[in-house]
Amino acid sequence: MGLTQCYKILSSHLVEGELKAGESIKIKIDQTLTQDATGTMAYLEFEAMGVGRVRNELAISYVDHNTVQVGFENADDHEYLRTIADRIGAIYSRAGNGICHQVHLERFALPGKTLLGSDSHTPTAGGIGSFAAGAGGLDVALAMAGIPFSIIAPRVVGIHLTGTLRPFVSAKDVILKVLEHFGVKGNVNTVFEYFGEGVSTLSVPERATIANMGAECGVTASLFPSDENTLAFLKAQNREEGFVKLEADPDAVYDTVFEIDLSAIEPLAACPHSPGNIKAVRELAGIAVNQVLIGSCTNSSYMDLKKAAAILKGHHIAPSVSLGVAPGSREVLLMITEDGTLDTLIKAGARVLESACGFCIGNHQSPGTESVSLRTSNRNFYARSGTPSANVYLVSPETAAYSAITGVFSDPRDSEADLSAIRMPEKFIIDDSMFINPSFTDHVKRGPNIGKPPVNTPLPEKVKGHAVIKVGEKITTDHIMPAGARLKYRSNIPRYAEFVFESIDPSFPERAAKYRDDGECGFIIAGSSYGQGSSREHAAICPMYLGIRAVCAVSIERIHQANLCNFGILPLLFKNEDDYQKIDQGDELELINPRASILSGDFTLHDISKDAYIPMTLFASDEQKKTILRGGRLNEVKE
Ligand code: MIC
Ligand code: SF4
Repeated sequence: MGLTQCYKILSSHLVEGELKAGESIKIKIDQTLTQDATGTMAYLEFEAMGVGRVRNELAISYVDHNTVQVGFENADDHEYLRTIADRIGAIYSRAGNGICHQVHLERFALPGKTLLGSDSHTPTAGGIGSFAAGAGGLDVALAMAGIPFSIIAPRVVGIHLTGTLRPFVSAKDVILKVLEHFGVKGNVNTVFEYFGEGVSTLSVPERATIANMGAECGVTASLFPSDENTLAFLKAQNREEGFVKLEADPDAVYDTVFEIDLSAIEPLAACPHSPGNIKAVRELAGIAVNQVLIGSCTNSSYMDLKKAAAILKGHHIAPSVSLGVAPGSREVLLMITEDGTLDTLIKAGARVLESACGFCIGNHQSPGTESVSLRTSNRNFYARSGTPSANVYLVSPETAAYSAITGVFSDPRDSEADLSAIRMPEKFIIDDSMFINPSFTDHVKRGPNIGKPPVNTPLPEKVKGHAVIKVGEKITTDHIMPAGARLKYRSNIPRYAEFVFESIDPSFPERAAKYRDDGECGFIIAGSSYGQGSSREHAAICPMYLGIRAVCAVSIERIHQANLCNFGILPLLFKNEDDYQKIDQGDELELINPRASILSGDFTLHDISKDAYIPMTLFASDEQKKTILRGGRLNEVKE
């Protein structure tokens, strides 16, 4: 039986375990990336491990999330990141160099390599044929220490592409089609592997757009073959020496195959408040639009901006619309500056934003009350934009640009622009001067906002307390730990913990802390797909700091589950989903013999208030079970 591309890469990196879907395996990680919002904690954890120097092939520390710098915190974080990278041997990508995934694709990602990043959109590099996964900061710190990464060998879903995209239909519409089919939950421990003759019609940046938003389906990684388009992209980046051809064997067997005829796709949009809420743009046509934002790691490549500019050329944006454009990298910015694209954008009325995450993470550009915002980014979770009442739609650069002109949701196929001459350049402008190579000097700077990562206590004999909160389904990490204006507290856990569940229950931190200070263990009760979205381990660390010891959910997403285990919080799943209904917020709860239940994974939750005994399963691998007993991985490292 032939191998999938995914299993080819996994087998060449296998360190431990059997390569069979569903089995726990350990793989060697070649490359790591961090970004500033998760990076400070990751490097503090790396320091706490006492490893000294980076031991993997390539470690890059990007600064792209917190670049707004209101107050001293962001700038202090950057200084810490610069100096710690210098000491331990990581390359530092300064603020202004661009968004980690875009820059990594341009300058470092390679087919056949494994990449682990402390950001859920790390799978973007799957567009170049790299097995790239997102993880919590602690897992990335461990990978930097040369420790193999544990994952469940995934099931591989084949996505068979045929046909060619029609004009004004783009890679974004392809991934929105995938999201329409697979949804945002139920795809854990899965890899999407794209194959078929349609693949050769897509450039690497287009493939990267598709791989990027596989994260919204919750898959571990997305993979594209490495072919002549990959070689052309690497040549254009002066990196062709890293090229290897890579694809699945012709007789590779996929778990299931989803067919997509690229010629049949039309412009799509993800409607509020989920990337999986897909409608055709023509069904939304006519809705008044107030804001249009083009950028983010999904759609900020040179070609994306060229296409948007071609549609905007000779027009001015509608009076009711504010248009912002954030080039994904300094390379993209240099390219559009040189060839006049920037000029076209400015003349059309665009506000040129920094090459950074910016609006995507709600760091700025919050839309007006109850307004409509069209964005080319990947997440439209409730309140992520900074304006809970706003309606955020995710669209392609083509739909965004055309709607900016008309002032209403518009199908870009009605545009009269000619995009046919837009081609991938044979050479990009390459300027690596915003990367700083390490000099291994010990001059680490720590501002007052930079604290130590808190360490949990071993799992106690008695886990008794209250259901501090009960939440519904699809609770994202943005619900748990808001970003935007709160992002600057990422390196200060006690302060950041004051905002846990801010958008849904601002009194949670106070309640949880009170129970904690009374010596209780806190419980979170949740529906399905708890913790979807970002890799931010703060969504585990801050609740842990507030005394949470168990999350009892219908289901939990992969990266968040790993983060919970890493910090000694029990991820428990209801054996009978209906039992979720039995528990109310405020109920008094106790786990019967928690330490003794770890081995079998069979737990009983006693709802003392209802006098009900609820069977639960511990969602953890054998290794994670040991971690939970010790109260988290930082305790292991110290042992
Ligand atoms: C996001 O898109 O939500 C983020 C911000 O990039 C996160 C990481 C973070 O919370 O710092 C992610 O996707 O992992
Ligand atoms: Fe940055 Fe947004 Fe991409 Fe996250 S999704 S890495 S915030 S651009």
